[in-house]
Amino acid sequence: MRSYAAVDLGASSGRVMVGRVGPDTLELTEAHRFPNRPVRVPEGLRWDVLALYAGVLDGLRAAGCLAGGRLDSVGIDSWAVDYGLLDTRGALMGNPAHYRDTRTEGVAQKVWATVPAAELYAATGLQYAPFNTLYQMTADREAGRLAHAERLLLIPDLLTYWLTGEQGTELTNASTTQLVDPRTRTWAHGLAARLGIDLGLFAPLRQPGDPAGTLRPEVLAETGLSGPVPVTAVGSHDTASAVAAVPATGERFAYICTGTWSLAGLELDAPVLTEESRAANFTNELGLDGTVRYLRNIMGLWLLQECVREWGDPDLGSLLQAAAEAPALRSVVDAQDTAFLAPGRMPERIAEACRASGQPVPGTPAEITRCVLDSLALAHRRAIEDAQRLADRPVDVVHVVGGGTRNALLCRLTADACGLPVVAGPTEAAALGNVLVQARAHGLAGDRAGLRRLIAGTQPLARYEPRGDAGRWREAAARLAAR
Ligand code: ADP
Ligand code: LRH
Repeated sequence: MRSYAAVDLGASSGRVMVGRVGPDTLELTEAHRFPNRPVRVPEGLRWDVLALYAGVLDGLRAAGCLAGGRLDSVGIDSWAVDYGLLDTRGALMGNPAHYRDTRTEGVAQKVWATVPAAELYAATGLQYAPFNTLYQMTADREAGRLAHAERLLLIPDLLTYWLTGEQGTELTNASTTQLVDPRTRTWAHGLAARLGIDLGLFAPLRQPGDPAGTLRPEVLAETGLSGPVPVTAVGSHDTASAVAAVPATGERFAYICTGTWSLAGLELDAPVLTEESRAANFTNELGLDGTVRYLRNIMGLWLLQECVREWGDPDLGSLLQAAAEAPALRSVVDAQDTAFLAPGRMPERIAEACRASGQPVPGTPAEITRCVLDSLALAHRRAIEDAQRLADRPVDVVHVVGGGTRNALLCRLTADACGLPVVAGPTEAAALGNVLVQARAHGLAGDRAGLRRLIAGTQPLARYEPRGDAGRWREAAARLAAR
């Protein structure tokens, strides 16, 4: 048995997990969990990346204690698109901006004046989101913030650099920059040149499974680990790691990674770059072993997180119980709408959206929670229907992974809405995918299907069969479409 530490940074919390792996064994234990609290300063919304790095160091210390002082490797994944800038001495130039920061407002339209949106999609396969790295870099360049930058590191690559002193750009996360061609799986040089983006800011590409250095002596001293401890590149985009850990036993499956976001779609061998796919705002991100994550971003449990924050953090279990008893499908909102991207006033914004579409206005926390969960289930249904049609790939089962698997009501509603069985779990899919890519790089035999069988055979999963109320979901979908 070998021990691997998976650092998994989500938008709401970070965790360091220890995976103990043998040919037929996979055990995951939480070593440390810490909140990820963005901070609003006068210049905008920023990640507290030093607090996150401190959490990683605390986590590695705790992981070492769990693993008897010795780790066979460490891997890091996090949310996508965001970056830190380094100066000529390799020092971080300020706190990385949060993808929910408003500095990219109106930037896409300027980019499209040079490269029209249709051409951008044909070249990169990436959905439109205001926070794609390309738009963030354009905003930063126009504001003069790139002028003295020597290097740009995506968040997991930045933390890897601090741990090892080595710089690289891991491919699955690079594919969320909108600067990668999903057919060649390398930088889109021509596109970047036209848009005045200096690809020299990025460190060389790394593939999942590549070595990414060893922990620096100072890190070993601070964490009490005995060296050398290699750091291994994993699918450093958390969604890439989570999809790698979907416990599918066949080919005909869809997945929904549910956490702060819901990422709903299919695993494909090649990108879908049609105009229809662009109009449906599906993205083609790159996954393990030459795969493509063909999916749509849905606002996800962010909607609920923000409400709960506004309500002063009531007990989630009681709130979900009350929501389960609230009237079903009374009012629904469009959970794909980027109008819900920014923080703040979420219960009011949801109520306003219901009012504007002529539906009953939910008032109590239970009613609003029910509205959020019904709306998410409806958006899951739409994404999975659209993905099957656009990629011409029918599915028989929906795998739900991530923190949302702890929300049984959401899983049940998703099965009902999709009219398909839902297999829920694992909850810590990203950490498991992270661990397995490390294990494979260090000798564990197995193709993607083999890794998935190992997860299916070792992790607790729950199954939700769809209940036959398809007509009500169709009616609610039509209600939203008619807005
Ligand atoms: P991220 O990785 O984006 O930070 P997670 O995968 O950790 O997100 O999922 C966080 C979400 O999981 C929370 O917003 C919450 O809605 C849900 N969740 C966490 N714990 C529970 C629980 N005990 N019951 C129901 N839902 C939960
Ligand atoms: C989920 C996620 C998602 C991205 C978003 C920025 O954590 O990585 O895949 O679109 O964050």
